[in-house]
Amino acid sequence: MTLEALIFDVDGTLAETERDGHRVAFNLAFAEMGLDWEWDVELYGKLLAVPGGKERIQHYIDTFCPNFEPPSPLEDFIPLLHKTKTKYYVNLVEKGAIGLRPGVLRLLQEALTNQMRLAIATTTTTANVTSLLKTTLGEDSIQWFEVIAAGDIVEYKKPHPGIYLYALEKMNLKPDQCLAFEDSYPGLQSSLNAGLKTIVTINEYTKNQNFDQGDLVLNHLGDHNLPFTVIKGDSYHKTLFDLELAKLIMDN
Ligand code: XBP
Ligand code: MG
Repeated sequence: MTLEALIFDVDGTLAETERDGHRVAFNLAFAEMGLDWEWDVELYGKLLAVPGGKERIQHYIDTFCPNFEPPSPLEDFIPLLHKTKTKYYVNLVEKGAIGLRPGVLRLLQEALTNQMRLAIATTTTTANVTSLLKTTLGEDSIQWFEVIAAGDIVEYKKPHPGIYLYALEKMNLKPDQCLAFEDSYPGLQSSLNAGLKTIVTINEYTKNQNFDQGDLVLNHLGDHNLPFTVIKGDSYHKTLFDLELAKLIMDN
């Protein structure tokens, strides 16, 4: 089948959002809500095993604060805490705290120039996605993506394939017409379980995870004068990820 669309994960893939973005926002929300919780870089790396901010908070309470007495029922308190965190995250993004990873802008521009369809499949909230796109790519960039499949739009988050299946359905495409881009093990499991070939760009938090099933595993997408490093797979002697390499991966 012909490659029709690129489907991107957001956090860790389009941008390094976790350590200096989401983690900081969680801690600011904890402070605003009068909680003495502090997620340092190391603990947050462990908590990232649980996709989804609300699910991550619940996991933290269950694991580290079994005697926590919330000011309101947890089913109300966690969404409120997460909404506060999202407010801080959007503020951080809009202040320019988060930049795109190498090669992301270049690949998106090449896709647009070549009428390659684009979509997003992410665990984070739509507000977080749109603020990141607008701030890093400009107001119009939202329209570059036919589908922004995000957060609670599906019942089950990654590693469940639901978010990718939702994007495929909305685009009326089959898995073998699309290529996914991910950064984490849960994300890779999600895209693979949806039947998608997947390019993985690792980062500090995910570099030791198991990407044996990735079709090509890189340190980043590469750029002119910034060649990528291949961790696993065949890059066909290329030093940056472009549509030609995407099609070679799809055909083999
Ligand atoms: C990564 C996630 C998200 C973020 C936090 O999403 O698991 O939960 O860590 O965002 P992606 P929220 O699929 O883009 O890698 O607090 O909005 O969930
Ligand atoms: Mg990710």
